[in-house]
Amino acid sequence: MATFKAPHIPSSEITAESVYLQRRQFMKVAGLLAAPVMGGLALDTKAAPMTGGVSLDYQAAASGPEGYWTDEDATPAGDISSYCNFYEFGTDKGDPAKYSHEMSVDPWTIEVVGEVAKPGKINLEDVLSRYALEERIYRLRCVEAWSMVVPWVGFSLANLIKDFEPTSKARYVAFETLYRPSEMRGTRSYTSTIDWPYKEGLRMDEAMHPLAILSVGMYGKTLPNQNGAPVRLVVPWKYGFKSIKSVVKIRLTEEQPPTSWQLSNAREYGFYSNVNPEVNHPRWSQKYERRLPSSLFSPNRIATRKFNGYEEQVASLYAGMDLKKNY
Ligand SMILES: Nc1nc2c(c(=O)[nH]1)N[C@H]1C(S)=C(S)[C@@H](COP(=O)(O)O)O[C@H]1N2
Ligand SMILES: [Mo]
Repeated sequence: MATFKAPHIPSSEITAESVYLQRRQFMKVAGLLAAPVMGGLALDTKAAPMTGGVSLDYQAAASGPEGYWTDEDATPAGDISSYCNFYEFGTDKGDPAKYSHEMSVDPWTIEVVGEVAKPGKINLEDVLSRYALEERIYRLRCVEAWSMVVPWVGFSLANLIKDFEPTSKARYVAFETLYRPSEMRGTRSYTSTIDWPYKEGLRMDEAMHPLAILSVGMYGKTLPNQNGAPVRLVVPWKYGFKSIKSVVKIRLTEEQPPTSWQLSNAREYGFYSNVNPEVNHPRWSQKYERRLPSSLFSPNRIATRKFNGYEEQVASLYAGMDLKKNY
């Protein structure tokens, strides 16, 4: 299945500010940040620069199978971290960059429950020491018809799920974002139509697919809060809203779980939400997308590809399914 290609330059090597730390050194930094506040000397992660982050040690994408990376131009880090959808902080594209520093991401725990033999919690430090990090350079296609190419750093979601030992009843995987109104001004808005916490879901075989990752970084560094720090899902063949940010809970279920966008508008947003230029959104076409960076004078409009260009890797998951009905 895997076709290997010649190595290319890892994105981190083309970032000027990139400094490599060994995993051990990174753990030391992470451990330090996790230490309790002593003698008034607060090591506050909120004070960290938004796109600064800590360097991660990871394997470059080029060593993985095709689909794990693309040689299309990566969207600059500054665009990825300033043009965001993270409704917990507001609905304007600039709101997450402005307000997500109000979210404290340390300490951080993911709870895995439901149809698993070993339900439990894992904290971020353990996640980082347990799962080898890899770079994945993926296209991300928002349902609003803009797109980016993001050099993520993360690990296979399947590896984490397997460690909690799914039971034979596990058919779906549900995810939840942190819900902490005091730190998330968008959740305090009376006009919000989202039923918090933000919820997403995948079918079990989608969740176990090697392209589905939990991301802890981009451009070689830990994620900026606005991109879903400290850990978020990335499912590159689906519309961006499936890639739920700042995950605190994973529940394996027998029944298809409700998702935030389906709950808010089921006619417009389906459970599957696979990128599909042949199925228009009720209010706009999905045939084209604006690849960021894009401007009025150079809109950078390109054709949208089925399954966002990952058809070869994922089409078999949907064999025999009517993708117009199961949108
Ligand atoms: N918790 C949460 N996750 C979320 C969202 C959100 O509002 N809240 N927005 C989604 C949408 S619509 C998109 S397009 C992607 C955007 O990810 P990015 O801002 O890192 O590019 O995040 C998705 N994950
Ligand atoms: Mo989106």
